[in-house]
Amino acid sequence: MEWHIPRSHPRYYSIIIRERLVKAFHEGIVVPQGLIAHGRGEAFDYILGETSHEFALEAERAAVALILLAKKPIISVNGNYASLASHEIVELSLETNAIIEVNLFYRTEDRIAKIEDLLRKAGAKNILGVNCEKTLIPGLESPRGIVCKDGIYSADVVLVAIEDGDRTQALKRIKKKVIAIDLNPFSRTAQSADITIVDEAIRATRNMVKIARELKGLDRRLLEQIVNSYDNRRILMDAFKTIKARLEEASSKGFILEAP
Ligand code: PTJ
Repeated sequence: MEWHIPRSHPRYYSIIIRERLVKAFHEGIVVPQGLIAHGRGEAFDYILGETSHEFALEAERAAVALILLAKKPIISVNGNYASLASHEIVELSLETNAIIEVNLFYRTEDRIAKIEDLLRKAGAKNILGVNCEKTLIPGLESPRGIVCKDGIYSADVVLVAIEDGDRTQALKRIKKKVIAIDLNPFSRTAQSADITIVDEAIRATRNMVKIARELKGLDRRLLEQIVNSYDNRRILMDAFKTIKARLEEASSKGFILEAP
Protein backbone atom coordinates (compact mmCIF):
# COMPACT_ATOMS: atom_id res chain seq x y z
CA MET A 1 0.00 0.00 0.00
CA GLU A 2 1.27 3.49 -0.94
CA TRP A 3 0.72 6.29 1.56
CA HIS A 4 0.50 9.92 0.61
CA ILE A 5 2.96 11.87 2.76
CA PRO A 6 2.39 15.65 2.58
CA ARG A 7 5.59 17.56 1.78
CA SER A 8 4.67 20.08 4.44
CA HIS A 9 5.07 17.46 7.19
CA PRO A 10 7.93 18.58 9.50
CA ARG A 11 9.37 15.04 9.43
CA TYR A 12 8.80 14.54 5.66
CA TYR A 13 12.33 13.35 4.85
CA SER A 14 12.45 10.90 7.74
CA ILE A 15 9.06 9.45 6.79
CA ILE A 16 10.08 9.10 3.13
CA ILE A 17 13.21 7.20 4.18
CA ARG A 18 11.06 4.87 6.27
CA GLU A 19 8.78 4.34 3.24
CA ARG A 20 11.83 3.44 1.17
CA LEU A 21 12.87 0.79 3.69
CA VAL A 22 9.35 -0.63 4.01
CA LYS A 23 9.13 -0.91 0.20
CA ALA A 24 12.53 -2.66 0.15
CA PHE A 25 11.27 -4.98 2.90
CA HIS A 26 8.24 -5.96 0.76
CA GLU A 27 10.59 -6.56 -2.18
CA GLY A 28 12.70 -8.94 -0.10
CA ILE A 29 15.77 -6.68 -0.01
CA VAL A 30 15.58 -5.57 3.63
CA VAL A 31 14.89 -8.09 6.41
CA PRO A 32 12.40 -7.28 9.22
CA GLN A 33 15.36 -7.05 11.58
CA GLY A 34 16.71 -4.30 9.32
CA LEU A 35 13.65 -2.16 10.11
CA ILE A 36 14.44 -2.52 13.81
CA ALA A 37 18.08 -1.63 13.17
CA HIS A 38 16.94 1.51 11.35
CA GLY A 39 14.93 2.59 14.38
CA ARG A 40 18.02 2.37 16.57
CA GLY A 41 19.96 4.45 14.07
CA GLU A 42 17.15 7.04 13.89
CA ALA A 43 17.22 7.46 17.66
CA PHE A 44 20.95 8.25 17.65
CA ASP A 45 20.52 10.56 14.66
CA TYR A 46 17.74 12.42 16.45
CA ILE A 47 19.97 12.98 19.47
CA LEU A 48 22.81 14.09 17.18
CA GLY A 49 20.53 16.62 15.46
CA GLU A 50 20.40 14.82 12.08
CA THR A 51 23.46 16.59 10.76
CA SER A 52 27.00 15.63 9.75
CA HIS A 53 29.14 16.98 12.59
CA GLU A 54 32.78 18.00 12.25
CA PHE A 55 33.91 14.67 13.80
CA ALA A 56 31.98 12.81 11.07
CA LEU A 57 33.36 14.96 8.26
CA GLU A 58 36.89 14.42 9.55
CA ALA A 59 36.37 10.65 9.67
CA GLU A 60 34.84 10.72 6.18
CA ARG A 61 37.88 12.59 4.84
CA ALA A 62 40.31 10.10 6.40
CA ALA A 63 38.18 7.21 5.11
CA VAL A 64 38.27 8.49 1.53
CA ALA A 65 42.02 9.06 1.75
CA LEU A 66 42.49 5.48 3.02
CA ILE A 67 40.30 4.09 0.22
CA LEU A 68 42.22 6.08 -2.42
CA LEU A 69 45.51 4.75 -1.03
CA ALA A 70 44.31 1.14 -0.86
CA LYS A 71 45.38 -1.61 -3.26
CA LYS A 72 41.99 -3.30 -3.12
CA PRO A 73 39.26 -1.33 -1.37
CA ILE A 74 35.85 -2.97 -0.98
CA ILE A 75 32.49 -1.41 -0.14
CA SER A 76 30.53 -4.08 1.71
CA VAL A 77 26.79 -3.70 1.20
CA ASN A 78 23.87 -5.21 3.10
CA GLY A 79 20.11 -4.91 2.66
CA ASN A 80 19.68 -1.67 4.62
CA TYR A 81 22.64 0.12 3.07
CA ALA A 82 21.63 -0.85 -0.49
CA SER A 83 18.03 0.22 -0.11
CA LEU A 84 18.94 3.53 1.52
CA ALA A 85 21.90 4.62 -0.56
CA SER A 86 22.27 2.58 -3.78
CA HIS A 87 23.07 5.64 -5.94
CA GLU A 88 25.53 7.09 -3.45
CA ILE A 89 27.29 3.70 -3.04
CA VAL A 90 27.69 3.37 -6.80
CA GLU A 91 29.02 6.92 -7.12
CA LEU A 92 31.52 6.31 -4.35
CA SER A 93 32.70 3.09 -5.97
CA LEU A 94 33.13 4.83 -9.34
CA GLU A 95 34.97 7.82 -7.87
CA THR A 96 37.39 5.65 -5.88
CA ASN A 97 37.59 2.45 -7.98
CA ALA A 98 36.34 0.46 -5.00
CA ILE A 99 34.64 -2.87 -5.67
CA ILE A 100 31.15 -3.41 -4.25
CA GLU A 101 30.53 -6.74 -2.50
CA VAL A 102 27.11 -7.80 -1.26
CA ASN A 103 27.57 -9.41 2.14
CA LEU A 104 24.60 -10.31 4.31
CA PHE A 105 23.95 -11.35 7.86
CA TYR A 106 20.59 -12.92 6.95
CA ARG A 107 22.08 -14.45 3.88
CA THR A 108 20.13 -15.99 1.02
CA GLU A 109 21.23 -16.21 -2.61
CA ASP A 110 17.89 -14.68 -3.60
CA ARG A 111 18.47 -11.55 -1.48
CA ILE A 112 22.02 -11.20 -2.81
CA ALA A 113 20.72 -11.35 -6.38
CA LYS A 114 18.04 -8.75 -5.64
CA ILE A 115 20.54 -6.38 -4.04
CA GLU A 116 22.94 -6.83 -6.98
CA ASP A 117 20.08 -5.98 -9.29
CA LEU A 118 19.23 -2.83 -7.34
CA LEU A 119 22.86 -1.70 -7.45
CA ARG A 120 23.14 -2.46 -11.19
CA LYS A 121 20.04 -0.35 -11.81
CA ALA A 122 21.81 2.45 -9.92
CA GLY A 123 24.72 2.12 -12.38
CA ALA A 124 27.12 -0.29 -10.64
CA LYS A 125 29.61 -2.02 -12.92
CA ASN A 126 31.78 -3.95 -10.54
CA ILE A 127 29.77 -6.06 -8.06
CA LEU A 128 30.68 -9.27 -6.31
CA GLY A 129 27.93 -11.37 -4.80
CA VAL A 130 26.25 -14.43 -6.24
CA ASN A 131 28.86 -15.22 -8.89
CA CYS A 132 32.16 -15.32 -7.09
CA GLU A 133 34.40 -17.96 -5.59
CA LYS A 134 33.46 -18.12 -1.89
CA THR A 135 35.64 -18.55 1.14
CA LEU A 136 35.25 -18.01 4.90
CA ILE A 137 36.51 -15.32 7.26
CA PRO A 138 38.14 -17.34 10.07
CA GLY A 139 36.45 -17.11 13.46
CA LEU A 140 33.17 -15.69 12.20
CA GLU A 141 30.32 -18.11 12.58
CA SER A 142 27.48 -16.03 11.13
CA PRO A 143 26.79 -16.34 7.37
CA ARG A 144 28.42 -12.94 7.11
CA GLY A 145 31.67 -14.91 7.26
CA ILE A 146 31.02 -16.16 3.70
CA VAL A 147 32.88 -13.75 1.44
CA CYS A 148 34.27 -13.57 -2.08
CA LYS A 149 37.86 -14.70 -2.47
CA ASP A 150 38.53 -11.88 -4.95
CA GLY A 151 36.64 -9.41 -2.78
CA ILE A 152 36.58 -8.91 0.97
CA TYR A 153 38.90 -11.86 1.57
CA SER A 154 41.77 -10.35 -0.40
CA ALA A 155 40.97 -6.68 0.29
CA ASP A 156 43.21 -4.38 2.30
CA VAL A 157 40.48 -1.84 3.17
CA VAL A 158 36.81 -2.67 3.79
CA LEU A 159 34.01 -0.13 4.27
CA VAL A 160 31.04 -1.50 6.22
CA ALA A 161 27.78 0.29 7.09
CA ILE A 162 24.80 -0.44 9.38
CA GLU A 163 26.52 -3.58 10.63
CA ASP A 164 25.96 -6.01 13.45
CA GLY A 165 28.78 -6.36 15.93
CA ASP A 166 31.05 -9.30 15.18
CA ARG A 167 32.44 -8.74 11.71
CA THR A 168 34.64 -5.71 12.20
CA GLN A 169 36.63 -7.55 14.86
CA ALA A 170 36.94 -10.65 12.64
CA LEU A 171 38.13 -8.51 9.72
CA LYS A 172 40.67 -6.80 11.94
CA ARG A 173 42.03 -10.20 13.04
CA ILE A 174 42.86 -10.95 9.41
CA LYS A 175 44.62 -7.58 9.10
CA LYS A 176 42.06 -5.58 7.16
CA LYS A 177 41.67 -1.86 7.74
CA VAL A 178 38.00 -1.32 8.54
CA ILE A 179 35.96 1.85 8.00
CA ALA A 180 32.54 1.71 9.66
CA ILE A 181 29.52 3.96 9.16
CA ASP A 182 27.46 3.62 12.35
CA LEU A 183 25.32 6.21 14.12
CA ASN A 184 25.82 4.41 17.42
CA PRO A 185 29.29 5.23 18.80
CA PHE A 186 28.76 2.71 21.63
CA SER A 187 28.45 -0.23 19.23
CA ARG A 188 31.07 -2.94 18.98
CA THR A 189 31.52 -2.06 15.31
CA ALA A 190 32.07 1.65 16.08
CA GLN A 191 34.46 0.82 18.90
CA SER A 192 36.64 -1.60 16.94
CA ALA A 193 36.87 0.03 13.47
CA ASP A 194 40.01 1.86 12.38
CA ILE A 195 37.89 4.76 11.15
CA THR A 196 34.43 5.23 12.65
CA ILE A 197 32.02 7.49 10.82
CA VAL A 198 29.30 8.44 13.30
CA ASP A 199 26.90 9.75 10.68
CA GLU A 200 23.78 8.65 8.85
CA ALA A 201 24.66 6.28 5.99
CA ILE A 202 23.10 8.31 3.16
CA ARG A 203 24.61 11.61 4.34
CA ALA A 204 27.96 9.95 5.04
CA THR A 205 28.20 8.34 1.60
CA ARG A 206 27.15 11.57 -0.14
CA ASN A 207 29.82 13.48 1.77
CA MET A 208 32.39 10.85 0.85
CA VAL A 209 31.56 11.16 -2.86
CA LYS A 210 32.20 14.92 -2.67
CA ILE A 211 35.41 14.40 -0.70
CA ALA A 212 36.59 11.75 -3.21
CA ARG A 213 36.19 14.25 -6.07
CA GLU A 214 38.29 16.70 -4.11
CA LEU A 215 41.02 14.29 -2.99
CA LYS A 216 41.49 11.96 -5.90
CA GLY A 217 43.92 14.19 -7.78
CA LEU A 218 46.17 14.61 -4.73
CA ASP A 219 49.66 13.28 -4.35
CA ARG A 220 49.89 10.01 -2.35
CA ARG A 221 52.03 11.74 0.29
CA LEU A 222 49.25 14.21 1.03
CA LEU A 223 46.72 11.37 1.32
CA GLU A 224 49.10 9.56 3.67
CA GLN A 225 49.34 12.71 5.80
CA ILE A 226 45.56 12.79 6.16
CA VAL A 227 45.48 9.13 7.23
CA ASN A 228 48.51 9.35 9.54
CA SER A 229 47.24 12.39 11.41
CA TYR A 230 43.82 10.82 11.97
CA ASP A 231 42.99 9.68 15.52
CA ASN A 232 39.88 7.52 15.81
CA ARG A 233 39.80 7.64 19.63
CA ARG A 234 39.56 11.44 19.53
CA ILE A 235 36.80 11.27 16.91
CA LEU A 236 34.81 8.87 19.11
CA MET A 237 35.40 11.15 22.10
CA ASP A 238 34.07 14.11 20.08
CA ALA A 239 30.98 12.12 19.11
CA PHE A 240 30.30 11.27 22.77
CA LYS A 241 30.96 14.88 23.80
CA THR A 242 28.44 16.12 21.23
CA ILE A 243 25.81 13.68 22.49
CA LYS A 244 26.57 14.76 26.06
CA ALA A 245 26.38 18.48 25.21
CA ARG A 246 23.05 18.08 23.45
CA LEU A 247 21.62 16.08 26.36
CA GLU A 248 22.98 18.63 28.84
CA GLU A 249 21.39 21.49 26.91
CA ALA A 250 18.07 19.66 26.76
CA SER A 251 18.19 18.63 30.41
CA SER A 252 19.04 22.13 31.64
CA LYS A 253 16.45 23.96 29.53
CA GLY A 254 13.76 21.35 29.01
CA PHE A 255 13.96 22.01 25.26
CA ILE A 256 16.53 21.95 22.51
CA LEU A 257 16.98 24.92 20.18
CA GLU A 258 17.69 22.88 17.07
CA ALA A 259 15.04 20.17 17.28
CA PRO A 260 15.29 18.09 14.10
O1 PTJ B 1 20.87 -7.10 5.36
P1 PTJ B 1 21.47 -8.04 6.39
O2 PTJ B 1 20.91 -9.43 6.29
O3 PTJ B 1 22.98 -8.07 6.32
O4 PTJ B 1 21.10 -7.51 7.87
C1 PTJ B 1 21.46 -6.22 8.23
C2 PTJ B 1 21.07 -5.79 9.69
C3 PTJ B 1 20.94 -4.26 9.69
C4 PTJ B 1 19.75 -6.41 10.07
C5 PTJ B 1 22.18 -6.22 10.66
O5 PTJ B 1 23.41 -5.73 10.21
C6 PTJ B 1 21.93 -5.80 12.09
O6 PTJ B 1 21.22 -6.46 12.83
O7 PTJ B 1 22.52 -4.65 12.49
P2 PTJ B 1 22.46 -4.09 14.02
O8 PTJ B 1 23.17 -5.03 14.94
O9 PTJ B 1 21.08 -3.68 14.37
O10 PTJ B 1 23.37 -2.81 13.90
C7 PTJ B 1 23.08 -1.77 13.01
C8 PTJ B 1 23.81 -0.51 13.48
O11 PTJ B 1 23.66 0.49 12.48
C9 PTJ B 1 23.23 0.10 14.77
O12 PTJ B 1 24.29 0.50 15.61
C10 PTJ B 1 22.43 1.32 14.30
O13 PTJ B 1 22.49 2.38 15.23
C11 PTJ B 1 23.16 1.70 13.03
N1 PTJ B 1 22.32 2.31 12.00
C12 PTJ B 1 21.04 2.02 11.69
N2 PTJ B 1 20.62 2.75 10.64
C13 PTJ B 1 21.67 3.54 10.28
C14 PTJ B 1 22.76 3.26 11.15
N3 PTJ B 1 23.95 3.88 11.04
C15 PTJ B 1 24.09 4.79 10.04
N4 PTJ B 1 23.08 5.10 9.18
C16 PTJ B 1 21.87 4.50 9.25
N5 PTJ B 1 20.92 4.81 8.37
